Amino acid sequence: MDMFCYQCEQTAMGTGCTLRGVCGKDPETAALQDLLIHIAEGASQYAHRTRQLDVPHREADLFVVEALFATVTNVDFDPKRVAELIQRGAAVRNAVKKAYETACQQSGKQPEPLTKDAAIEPAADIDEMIRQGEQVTIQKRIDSLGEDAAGLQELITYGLKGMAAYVDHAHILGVEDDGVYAFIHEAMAFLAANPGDVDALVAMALRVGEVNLKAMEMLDAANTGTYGHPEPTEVRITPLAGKAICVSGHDLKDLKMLLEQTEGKGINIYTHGEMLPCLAYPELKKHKHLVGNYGGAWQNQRDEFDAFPGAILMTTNCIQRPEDGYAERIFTTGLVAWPGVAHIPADAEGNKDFTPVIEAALAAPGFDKDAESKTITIGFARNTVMSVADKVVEAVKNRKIRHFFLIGGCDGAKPGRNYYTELAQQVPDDCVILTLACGKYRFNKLPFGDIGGIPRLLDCGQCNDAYSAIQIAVALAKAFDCGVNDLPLSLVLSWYEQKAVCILLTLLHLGIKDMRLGPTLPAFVGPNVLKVLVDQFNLMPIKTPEEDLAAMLA
Ligand code: SF4
Ligand code: SF3
Repeated sequence: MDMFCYQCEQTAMGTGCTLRGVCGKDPETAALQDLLIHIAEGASQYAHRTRQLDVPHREADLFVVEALFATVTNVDFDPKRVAELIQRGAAVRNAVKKAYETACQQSGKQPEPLTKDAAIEPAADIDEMIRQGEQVTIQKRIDSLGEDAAGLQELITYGLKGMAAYVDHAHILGVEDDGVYAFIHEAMAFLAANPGDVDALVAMALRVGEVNLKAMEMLDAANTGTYGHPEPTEVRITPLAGKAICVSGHDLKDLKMLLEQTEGKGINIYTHGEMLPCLAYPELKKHKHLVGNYGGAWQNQRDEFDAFPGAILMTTNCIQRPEDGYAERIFTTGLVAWPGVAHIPADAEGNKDFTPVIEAALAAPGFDKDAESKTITIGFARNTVMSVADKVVEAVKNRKIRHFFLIGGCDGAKPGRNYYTELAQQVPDDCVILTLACGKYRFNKLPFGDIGGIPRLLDCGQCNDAYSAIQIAVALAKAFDCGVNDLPLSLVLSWYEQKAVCILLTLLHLGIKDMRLGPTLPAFVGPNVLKVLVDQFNLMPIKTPEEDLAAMLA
């Protein structure tokens, strides 16, 4: 059977995965994910309509967010779990349909017909469900609308998927916003109508960016409100002797629960990939057995986990097919899943029992000795950077700092991503680099020194902390009494999955111009859409570090 997916940067041949995902997603799971999104659009159509009658539907809110997040690249590879979400989604959709009809009756309104058949009843049999999914693939939209309009629909969908990740993480920590749920349903209902007007699609994509800023703000409030503001922290990046658990993904609460459950058990906890910034939060780092970071970015996990002599916990994206060597020692939780990998569920209150992870760590050999100590400094989120804003502004005015570079975004396996290492290395000594997300592993262990006590490399955190970087830029603009576009600041972004898409849409919504994007441009951006992005925002593909640096410093 065929599939079609072009939602991430590593898509096959730069055009689309058609036989099997480069990420490891099989065609069956791809078809189920397409069906899941279709069912979510149906649920959103009703949820959007009931909301207009002042009848919100909480189950629909939570289901649509989970459905979107579950289909983000490298999250849920398990067809059984996707099929379960589809069944739950159909039940939610039917319930919200009923709620809508009742609300119409009560307000004397005629129910509006849906703009697209949203009534697919998923088959009980998974093979039949896969065939249903094949009827609603992206390829069908491309065939009917052309690559520009279909690509814009996907741009909106991917932006919503990324936003859903933020909304889900914030919801886990008890922070929600009704307006954000309302917008997600509105945008999904808009997509369900199969719109083809490029201007309307571009406008909706920018609204995704606008609402995503709110979603990022919610997550920032959830993380800092629960665990305190990240503070500059020197963290160990080499292992210590002893039993060990490595936590990857992005979820802070999972790490907190694991830290509490491993207290006094003689197990050292390490962050991996995008969990590195957790080491800077006061309420997380106070646990002395959170000893440091292990390894680098997500795409190195198969080698790094294989060599890790303990248990591994994957909290959200990005998981890869586990190697046999650690398949028994890796666990998933939250929305992340791999067929056959043990999953730690949450109870109704969101609590999780990590006993199986702890037992696997105790059964594994652990590190036999302390490695040579090496450290890096992290924790330059908005609060810290803003607390030294005066110093930074003064350094710019005294010409000690010439320029800022934001080199941030996702990492990936492609060799073209060395660009980001080379760029960071070539940034002149009188310039400061802000970074965030997993792309920083390309250069975050290199020595950059400081400018009058201000570190030349400021790590703002996860991809989920893009809000922090935006706030820093806005604060600098305010201090200099100018717009963000007038700052001596250049943005060089690396993308891989859909959270990078929603961040890009937010930056476009804020009117940020002259951004550079790589390592390749998204396959779903058709030629006419690219023209809009170039004409309106001067968005550029990366070239060579030398050429780009010269242009940015000109
Ligand atoms: Fe291919 Fe990326 Fe889709 Fe995976 S998520 S199937 S790698 S485009
Ligand atoms: Fe990285 Fe997945 Fe995007 Fe969170 S861990 S930035 S790719």
